[in-house]
Amino acid sequence: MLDALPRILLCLTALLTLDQAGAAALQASVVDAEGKPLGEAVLTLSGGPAPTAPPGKAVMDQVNQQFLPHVLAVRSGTEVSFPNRDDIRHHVYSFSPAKRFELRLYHGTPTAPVLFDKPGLVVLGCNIHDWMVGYIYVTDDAWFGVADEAGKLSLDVPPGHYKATLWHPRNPDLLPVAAGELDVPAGGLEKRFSLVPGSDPAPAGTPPPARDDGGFGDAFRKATREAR
Ligand SMILES: [Cu+2]
Repeated sequence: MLDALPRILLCLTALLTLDQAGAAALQASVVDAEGKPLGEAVLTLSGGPAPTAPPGKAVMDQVNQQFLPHVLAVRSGTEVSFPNRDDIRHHVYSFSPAKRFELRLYHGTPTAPVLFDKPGLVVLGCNIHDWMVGYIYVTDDAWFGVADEAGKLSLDVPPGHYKATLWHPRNPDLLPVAAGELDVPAGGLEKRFSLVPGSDPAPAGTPPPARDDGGFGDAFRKATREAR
């Protein structure tokens, strides 16, 4: 008991320190026009303190002749591997300007991952199985996440002022839309975003966020059509 007490105190101190560090989470839910949960929506936040960790690695599986996950969001500079877990071969490709590449007919995991170094949307296809479509959303924004089936995601953002962007596979022309600005206080924030796929939630005459046309321009739209 005498031995356990300092350890308990140590744990308590660690918890308090974490709390003081102010890792306030944003609990977001994304809904459609009817208020129904919108899974697979990508929420990104820019502004505020940027993360110091370098971009990590990510995985885009192929399972039962589908890309898994269907929507993957990564930071620019992330290496993505494409393991094929089916016992048939796939031939993965993208014509998207943000990343053109091709993994010729393969089983298992290709030895080299693919580097996604430019922001933009990458539409994945398989040369053999036309119905296989997947999306890799590459962003320069510091914070991002993909909503689960319940339309929920949480981001461990520090307190600060942020600009939000939303993307969904059913967005017109597959373009991201501005989703307003928000203040995340030290105590965290719960926020509901609504996105209306198939229509433009931005006021008429408002151009979509251009980001120097970072992979979301005409060439991108053309590539998307070709990729379908
Ligand atoms: Cu395939």
